[in-house]
Amino acid sequence: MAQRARLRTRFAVKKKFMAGILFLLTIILVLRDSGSALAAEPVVVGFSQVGAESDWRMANTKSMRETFTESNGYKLILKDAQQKQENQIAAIREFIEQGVGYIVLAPVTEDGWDGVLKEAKDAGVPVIIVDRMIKTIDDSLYSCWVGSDFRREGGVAAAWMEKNFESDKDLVIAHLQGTLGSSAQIGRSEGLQAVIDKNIGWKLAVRDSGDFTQVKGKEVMERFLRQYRHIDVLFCENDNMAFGAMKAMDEARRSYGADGEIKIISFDATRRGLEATLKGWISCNVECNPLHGPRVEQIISRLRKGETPGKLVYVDEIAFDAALITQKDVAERTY
Ligand code: GYE
Repeated sequence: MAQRARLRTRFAVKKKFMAGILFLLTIILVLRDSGSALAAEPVVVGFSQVGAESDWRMANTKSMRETFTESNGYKLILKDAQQKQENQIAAIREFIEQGVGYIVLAPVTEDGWDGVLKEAKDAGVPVIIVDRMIKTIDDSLYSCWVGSDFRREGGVAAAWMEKNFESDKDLVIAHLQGTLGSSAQIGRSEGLQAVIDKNIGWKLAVRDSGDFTQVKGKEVMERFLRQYRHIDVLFCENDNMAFGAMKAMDEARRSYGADGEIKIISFDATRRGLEATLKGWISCNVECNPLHGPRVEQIISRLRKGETPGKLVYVDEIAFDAALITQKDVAERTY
């Protein structure tokens, strides 16, 4: 009898022990699962992209896509605005409604963002501006901005002109502008205007926007060429418009480049742009770096840690002169 009772109590102790272990295991499993569920929750980023108007823009979109991947812990919702501000405003409203963690905005123009950015602020969604800038008196409407110093770019092109053309010599200038009201257009155009104002012989013959696209660049240049039998300089605010303009010049049998009639100044210095510079078709090409994905990611990860990244971050850039560019410069270009 006594032995049986002993056996029973031993069995009961063992059962309790096993149940305890099972309980512990369950808790460990539940904790582990909820932990991994938390770790796997991606950070949702809504990106309102300007469009797909140029090689620069495509490289910029690629850089964002390659950075904000699921394996990096992100879910990227990318909306192409087809160069229209109203589409960007609609995209931002959608992002707010979807409850994204962060909004990244590449604004098509500088003006007109206060209303919708106030909506994002009220909803508690941080906004990071990339590439072009916005004009606002309320800096609290965005967390940070990262992009190029477009005034500096304009100044670099202007300095190249001052080095290569005499101040009092007559110079007929045609100006192909980017999207009017965009920071890239404003800064680059300011650079040219400053040297036109300073050098007495330099005349701005024609000025129009080609909206940063190859097709419009060609159209506008065709018009310029019909209007002017002689042009010394084409100040062209991006490579794609320069490609379009070169096509127009080829068709009109007007020469350009080192020994040609028209000297071309361009911006972006994309791979294709640098190839044209190496060939001597573009005389001066001012770099503009589109690889903003990792820069924006760094801002977001710092914001997530509760840190305060720099409000305005400018990217370092150089310029290429047709007389100095090397094959290596072209080969090294990734966009
Ligand atoms: O120069 C042009 C693009 O905002 C810097 O936009 C960007 C400009 C770039 O379409 O090619």
